[in-house]
Amino acid sequence: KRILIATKNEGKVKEFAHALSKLGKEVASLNDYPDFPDIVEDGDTFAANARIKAKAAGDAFQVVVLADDSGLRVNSLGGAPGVYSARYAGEGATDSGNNAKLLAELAKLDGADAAEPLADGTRLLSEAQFVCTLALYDPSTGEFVETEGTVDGYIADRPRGEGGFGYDPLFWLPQLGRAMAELSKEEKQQISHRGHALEQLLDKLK
Ligand code: ITT
Repeated sequence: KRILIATKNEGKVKEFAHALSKLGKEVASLNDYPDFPDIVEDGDTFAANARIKAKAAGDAFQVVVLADDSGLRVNSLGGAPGVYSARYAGEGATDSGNNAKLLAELAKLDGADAAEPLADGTRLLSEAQFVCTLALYDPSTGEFVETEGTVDGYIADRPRGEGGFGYDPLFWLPQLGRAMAELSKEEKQQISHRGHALEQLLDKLK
């Protein structure tokens, strides 16, 4: 009934809680275990980091654990911040610090915008992609089930919306004509990297 998610990110916890509640599941996170030591995420891929987090928590608690490693790839920044998305503005960075850093990095480039401006003058600075890798780990067998989901969009030059977390206010979805932070939880689940990765994971477990 309860599944442990190896994360301290409350934005992720809320999205998993929303999605899994439909299956009658509740979620717990590492925020429920404040004494649990920080996990060192030193992998160079999303998948490696997801496995590191799932294994660390699964081995410690001896329960099946789900981990999410995710981030933003910005085309005109050569794929940055990538696996460094959570700490783009430095160790202990906040979401608003990371968003400011992203706009500052894009402002240094002098290439053309990635698309025509929106009606209100908002510029679309670069193509970008959110990526989410999920790893489900069972310590009794040592086995992992992994999936990856992505969503394509643009980085806008100004924030929109109050929902979601992280880079959502700057992530423009041309197919919806809204920023990710303007979506409801349900809409974000339908379209997002995390929603897609979770759907695939649930399919694999069937
Ligand atoms: P845990 O390792 O404890 O799970 P974290 O925030 O450090 O939390 P990651 O290393 O996976 O997790 O970094 C993910 C970062 O990528 C996150 O902090 C956001 O900045 C960004 N990100 C991931 N998914 C996102 C989403 O759905 N919307 C906006 N930003 C997202």
